[in-house]
Amino acid sequence: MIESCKHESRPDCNSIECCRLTGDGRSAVAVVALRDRLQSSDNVHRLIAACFQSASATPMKADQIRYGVWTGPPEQHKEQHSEATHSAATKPGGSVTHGESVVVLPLDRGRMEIHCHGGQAAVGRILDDLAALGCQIVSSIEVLADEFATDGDSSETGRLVREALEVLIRCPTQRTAAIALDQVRGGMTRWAIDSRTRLRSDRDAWGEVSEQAVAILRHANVGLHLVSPFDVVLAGPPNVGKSSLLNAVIGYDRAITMDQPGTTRDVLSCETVIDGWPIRFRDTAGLHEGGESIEREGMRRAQSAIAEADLVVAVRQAQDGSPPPTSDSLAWLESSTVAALRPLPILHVLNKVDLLAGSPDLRKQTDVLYTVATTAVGIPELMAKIIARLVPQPPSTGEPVPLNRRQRDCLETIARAKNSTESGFAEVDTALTRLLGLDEPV
Ligand SMILES: Nc1nc2c(ncn2[C@@H]2O[C@H](COP(=O)(O)OP(=O)(O)OP(=O)(O)O)[C@@H](O)[C@H]2O)c(=O)[nH]1
Ligand SMILES: [Mg+2]
Repeated sequence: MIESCKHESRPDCNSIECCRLTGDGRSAVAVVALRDRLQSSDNVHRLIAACFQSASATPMKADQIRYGVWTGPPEQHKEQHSEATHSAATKPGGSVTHGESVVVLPLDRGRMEIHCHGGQAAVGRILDDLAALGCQIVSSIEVLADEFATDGDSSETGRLVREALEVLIRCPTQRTAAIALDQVRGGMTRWAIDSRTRLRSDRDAWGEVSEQAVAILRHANVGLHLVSPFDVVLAGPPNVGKSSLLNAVIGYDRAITMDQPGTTRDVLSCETVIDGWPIRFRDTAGLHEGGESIEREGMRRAQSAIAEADLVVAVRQAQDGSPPPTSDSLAWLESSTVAALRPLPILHVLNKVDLLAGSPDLRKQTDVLYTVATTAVGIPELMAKIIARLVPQPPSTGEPVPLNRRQRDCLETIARAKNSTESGFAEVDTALTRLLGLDEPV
């Protein structure tokens, strides 16, 4: 039986801010955070009492969760403001029969969380109701940035922490989130502040700071792929087993495979996670000379995919004898226009080794992986090799990792200073200031 604890008077919500704390996508549970700028718990409790029917009549205490039903603001408020249409139905006796089932978590300093169903409708309704009562809807980054701020924080910590929070809330895996969280907790900020402070007391330290930036930049590629997946393209001649390899790696039949060349015509994408790293695989049409117009268009698309890839898995079919694995048999890739644009990051795979009569020497080659896509032989090794190529050196806990192009550009400026024949102090100091966001008007 749900006890009513409604206050009929309209609560004063002018100082209350709220936001959706969890990411924008659909999830099992979403969290709406409330906080009173004056840190008044009374204010927030009055607001909750107006919109929430607790299942228990005992007074709320900080850190004690409370189950109940979100009924929304009293009807008179809703009529004034609202597009909110989900008012709770009330039985003749006064008890609420339905509304949004929620869990409310009172916290200290005028903060409160509402945990509700993770669909857009439930969160949208709660935020609409809160806005209708006069609460201000703010960005979750603002709320989180304050939560992570520590004593003595100043504008110096602001920009990098905010940028890290923006990445953190969009990270798709625990592994990537851990790296972003490290930056929220000050990985990059500490390095930048310490380096700047040191530089200002010892102008000759710029060379060392510049060397450190070079080391940090090793993680730039990882930092830029915490949210958007690495792009791995399977390419090679027709019928060698590219689509079969894709299916074997992701564990289900995403692509059609057939014993005839030209099965895959278009670029086919699919996202997965290997070892905590988000990866988008792209299967492509077999590359070969000539072909009808639709095949040529498929090959053109394959070439574009190759040109953008973080890693190209170059698949060929194992043959008896000793096909040179990484040189002339790759003419189809190397002669392609895209290869001229940049050195291609290639991982060589010889598939269908089960068809070999036996070429033991071939298997000794270390720069090529051998697979049987149809029986998953060599697939774990292929997955491990893909990760080793994409993330050769994962960042250690707490290490600074640049999370966006802006941060990377600042670090590249600092790193370039090491080649300077003259003093690079000014260059490094300016770039550190920019990295910290201290060049912007407050
Ligand atoms: N024996 C053997 N057959 C394989 C292996 N891998 C794939 N096949 C078969 O080879 C044929 C071609 O496989 P696909 O995966 O469609 O080849 P593809 O490279 O994607 O071909 P296109 O899309 O035409 O470029 C299919 O009949 C697969 O079952 C393997 O390791 N061993
Ligand atoms: Mg195919």
